[in-house]
Amino acid sequence: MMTNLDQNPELTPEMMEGGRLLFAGPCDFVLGAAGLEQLPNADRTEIAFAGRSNVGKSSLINALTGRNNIARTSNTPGRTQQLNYFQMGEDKAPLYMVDLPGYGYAKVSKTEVAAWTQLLKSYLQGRPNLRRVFVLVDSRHGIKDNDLEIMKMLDVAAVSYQIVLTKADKLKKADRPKVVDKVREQAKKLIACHPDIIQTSSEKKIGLEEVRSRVFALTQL
Ligand SMILES: Nc1nc2c(ncn2[C@@H]2O[C@H](COP(=O)(O)OP(=O)(O)O)[C@@H](O)[C@H]2O)c(=O)[nH]1
Ligand SMILES: [Mg+2]
Repeated sequence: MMTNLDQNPELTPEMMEGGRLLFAGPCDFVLGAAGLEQLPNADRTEIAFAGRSNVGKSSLINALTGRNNIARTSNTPGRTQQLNYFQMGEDKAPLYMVDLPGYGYAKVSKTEVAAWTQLLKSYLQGRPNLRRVFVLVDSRHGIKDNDLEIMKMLDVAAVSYQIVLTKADKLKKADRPKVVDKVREQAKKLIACHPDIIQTSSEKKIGLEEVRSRVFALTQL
């Protein structure tokens, strides 16, 4: 059987164990920030999850943390346009995990899109402790125009990001590596994009340990 270790040899057993422990520990909702003035102090490592609405972001956060409703809680109407902060890692490797509002939802007005873009831009440009943004992309659809917009925004802000493909179970097994290869090729042109593409399925629990390990590794820098 092919493991994540085979795919990305620099993933060490220590990273995997650290990731497992980090995500098995507490993960508490801290606050939903609607503006930069509401962000908590930038006193610890921060990582964020971004993606088109319906990409599977809530499902992935729930699967990573082994909880059924942590991200759903943060998705109650009225909180959707907020940056939702979760506190993890306790004293050893304190971490903020941020659930960014989904983009590309058809029913949102232009004014709301503009407000969201402005909030995200200022967050990305002004958050010194933001170590990486995990940009979720649906395995079936690949990188869309609005994903590219975010990625280019991250390139400009010089914020490291990594593409996480979601819903791998919706593809035939034989097609999964092809999608990864295609996205990896596209990623080469994106300056701040991490070269490793992580393919996941929240439903079938694929790739979760790799995401956890990557997040843990960022707390160790
Ligand atoms: N088959 C499959 N469906 C998924 C997976 N992840 C999410 N979904 C489905 O995709 C839809 C959107 O998921 P959700 O997590 O709410 O997306 P969000 O809008 O990005 O937070 C829901 O119907 C989920 O059940 C997955 O790994 N596999
Ligand atoms: Mg959601």
